[in-house]
Amino acid sequence: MTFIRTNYLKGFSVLFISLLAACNSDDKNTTSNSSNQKLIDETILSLQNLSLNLVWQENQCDSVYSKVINDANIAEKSALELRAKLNDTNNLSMFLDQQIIPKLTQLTDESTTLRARCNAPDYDGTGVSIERPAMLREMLSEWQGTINLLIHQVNNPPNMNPEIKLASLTNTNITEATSAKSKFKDCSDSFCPEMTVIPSGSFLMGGNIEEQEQQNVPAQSRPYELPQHAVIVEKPFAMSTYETTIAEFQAFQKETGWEVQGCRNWESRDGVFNMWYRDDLNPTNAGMNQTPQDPVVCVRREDGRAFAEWLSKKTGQTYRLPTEVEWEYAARAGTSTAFYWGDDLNLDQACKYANVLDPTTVSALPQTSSWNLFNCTDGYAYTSPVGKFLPNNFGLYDMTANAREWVDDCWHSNYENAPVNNRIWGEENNGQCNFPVLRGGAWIYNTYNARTAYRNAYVTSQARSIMWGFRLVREI
Ligand SMILES: [Ca+2]
Repeated sequence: MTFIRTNYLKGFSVLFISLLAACNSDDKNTTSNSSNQKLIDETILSLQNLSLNLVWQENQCDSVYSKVINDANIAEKSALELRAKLNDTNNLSMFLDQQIIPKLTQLTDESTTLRARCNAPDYDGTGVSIERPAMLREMLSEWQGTINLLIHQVNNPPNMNPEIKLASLTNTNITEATSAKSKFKDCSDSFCPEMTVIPSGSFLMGGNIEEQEQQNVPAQSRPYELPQHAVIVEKPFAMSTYETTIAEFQAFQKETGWEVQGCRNWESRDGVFNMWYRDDLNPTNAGMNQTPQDPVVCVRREDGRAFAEWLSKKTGQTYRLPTEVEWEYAARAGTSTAFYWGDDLNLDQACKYANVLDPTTVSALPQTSSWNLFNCTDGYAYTSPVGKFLPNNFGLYDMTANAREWVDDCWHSNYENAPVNNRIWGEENNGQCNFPVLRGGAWIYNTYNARTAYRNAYVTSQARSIMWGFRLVREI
């Protein structure tokens, strides 16, 4: 009996100690979970506070950006504190490392640059300047949309390490010896873009005064295209025959869980027809009549880069956004005229080659009636499905108009000391890497902006609009 009792007691003690230990460990988990939850809540609160202050106020550039910088720093501190409590393999850690923390650093960088610009003696907030208040206002709205999406995701982050399945490879052998203008696909899946081989060669990049005069290019944007300079493309490369479509982008989003929300739309507010940011638009629903074969718009440069990285993983090849040199060389396809179909002095040939600003668009958006229109009808009010018009001499479609296209380079406001080969132009020569560069006109753009030489940038990495998409380069 004593034996039984002793053992019973021993057993009970072991059980009791185990229970106690379990309780303690539960306590610890609960404490650590609740302290993590507290840090998550603090991070959310600081992001919410930042979001509230991402609002433009006329003539208050300095104080608006000062507040944003301050609030972004507070939010980043909260995020770093939370990150320090988590281990490296945790999905939330990866979300903090790859999304929240770099985004906050980037917002601070961009705001610091813009704050300095609006206080600079040569600040130009007029006309078509890329720094004009309407652009700064939309920059803040776009960032607000980005921060709001992060707030929404903190409690349930997307899978940061999704499985990327290899595509159905065609194993087409493309080498530097492959004939120029050859078409190929690296995979037979519907998301795999058709590529066109672009030969090596040389060309004159940029515009010239004569063309600018002829086409009535506004004085402010003329220096962007000057000086015209010779460039050598030493090696062939391949470029997407068409702009990246909605269907292709959706395949990428489906497999990776990549989200992008909010987009600038052309609409009138307070009687002003402008690009205004809207929360409800995204690449799947850009708020206009589009088919899955239309170019994807409402995407940022970083969305184009992420799509290229995904396609590279799927195919084992190197896909990326084009450099500016590659883009213009491919768009010119041996021409030196204003458009790749000629100088089009009567502006009546464009509709054979491109979906431009024409009377069809004016009938849907009468606010554009006073703009510089082409004197022909292409039949599309908004974007058109890709490949509906004649290609250029290299066999590429929609290189101008339809969607404008992101390129990979940092923004330089003229071509002084520009690269003389097809390398990417980085932050050297005062390159602004946060400000993404667009090439090619859009379905809703003045005639002079559909010229091959036309280029500009937007003052935020988060820029996205119903005019802007992308196509890719595949290295050979
Ligand atoms: Ca049109």
